Order: sequence, then C-alpha cells, then structure tokens
Amino acid sequence: MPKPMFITLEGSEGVGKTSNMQYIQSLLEAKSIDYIVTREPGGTALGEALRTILLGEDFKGMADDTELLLMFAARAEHVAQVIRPALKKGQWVLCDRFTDATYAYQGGGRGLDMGRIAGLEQWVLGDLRPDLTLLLDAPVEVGRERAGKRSAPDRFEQEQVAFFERVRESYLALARQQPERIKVIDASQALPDVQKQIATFLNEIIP
Ligand code: Z5A
Repeated sequence: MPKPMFITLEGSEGVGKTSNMQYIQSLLEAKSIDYIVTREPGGTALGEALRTILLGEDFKGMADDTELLLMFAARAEHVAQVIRPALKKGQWVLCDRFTDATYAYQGGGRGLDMGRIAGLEQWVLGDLRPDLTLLLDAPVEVGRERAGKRSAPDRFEQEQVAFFERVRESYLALARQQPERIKVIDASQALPDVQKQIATFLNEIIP
C-alpha cells in the first residue's frame, strides 16, 4: 500500500482554505483515494470544545501562553484520536491548519518565543509532520476583505492589520525555511487559477 499522505492547508484569514479544501477532495476522489478531512483547532469533541473557548468571546482576555497551550492540548488529542489512527489505516489526512498556524499566529502574531513552540511541537508530535503543506498567500487586505463578507469576526479576526502582517510574514519565513514541504500558492488570483496551482503540487504526490 502506498504511504498515505498528510496534507495541511495554511494561510491568513479569508485566503480561501475552506473553498480550496473542497477542490482538493474532488481531486482525491477522482483517483479513488481514501481520505478524511479535519481541522484545527478542533477535529475531536474535546478539540471542538477548545475551539469554542479559543475563538469565542467568553475568555477574550486569556493570556498568550494559555492560548498557546490550549492550541497544543487540542492538537495532542487530535493527533492521538484522529490523525495517527487514520494514517495507520492507510487514509490520507487533509487538515485545515496545523502547527504552522501556531508558529504564524502565536509566534509571529502574538510574539511568543519560537523555541518554546518548537519544544511543544516535538513533545506533542514526536516525528509526525505533514508531507505537504499548501500555503495560500495573499495580501492581508485581500483576505480581510473576503472574510469580512461573512459572519461576525471571531477572537482572532478582531486583531489589527499589523497582527495579520506578522502572521503572513511568519508563514512566508517558514516556507523559505522548508521549501520541500511548504508550497506557496498565490491566493490573490481568481479561484480557478488558485486551483490550477494546487493541482500542480498535488499531482506530484498523487499516485
Ligand atoms: N489558530 C491559531 O491561532 N493557532 C493555531 O495553531 C491554529 C489556529 C490551528 C481559526 O481558524 C483561527 O484559529 C484562525 C487562526 C487560529 N483565525 N484566524 N484568523 P479558521 O481556519 O477556522 O478561520 P479562518 O482563518 O478565519 O478561516 P476562514 O475565515 O474560514 O477563511 P478561509 O477558509 O481561508 O477562506 P474561505 O472561507 O474559503 O473564503 C473566504 C471568502 O472568500 C469566501 O466567501 C470565498 O467564497 C471567497 N474566496 C475564496 N477564494 C477566493 C478567490 N480566489 N477569489 C475570490 N474570492 C474567494
């Protein structure tokens, strides 16, 4: 059996992760690949409860370290209950955000120490890393304008433009450091053109 792939989608708010996830699913289905779709924070009952805490208004002023640790608590559960079991069964895993989001948002956005994040990553993930990460990149104002057309902003979406500029820069820095894994997609283009770029990278790994 060919090795199942662990694929993550990343990017700042509103860049089109949800829209393109559906397209990726259609590519896998066309090749009869067995897969699951999941997301972070979330993906398990406990993770979704933590997501409500992290994105909602009830604990709006939580400390940055609390936010970081809750992200990794949700991830520990997600990896143990969903991601590792699926990969073990031979299923591909498509995940909307993963640890790169922690580097970008808690590291870049909040300014937390990247070394601490790396320590938690090693603790919680061991040797598990995504095989492919599609980083949807667009100028901050493009994503914010697209996201703004939807529902009321969550706790992260209420941050200022400078926060999202740091998030974007951190993502791009990660892509420069790990070009083999992280592929940058120009998400400012029209959806069919974004999908063409995605298909190019996926066709390299789809058997
Ligand atoms: N977070 C964190 O801080 N640390 C972590 O470790 C993790 C997460 C894992 C929840 O993420 C928050 O958690 C997130 C970071 C934090 N907060 N923020 N910001 P989320 O992924 O659930 O939420 P999100 O980033 O806000 O995603 P989103 O708003 O759902 O955006 P999206 O999925 O990337 O975009 P979309 O819904 O597909 O598209 C937005 C709109 O644009 C929609 O109307 C589309 O039809 C339209 N669209 C999409 N693509 C195009 C193109 N190419 N052209 C024109 N219009 C388009």
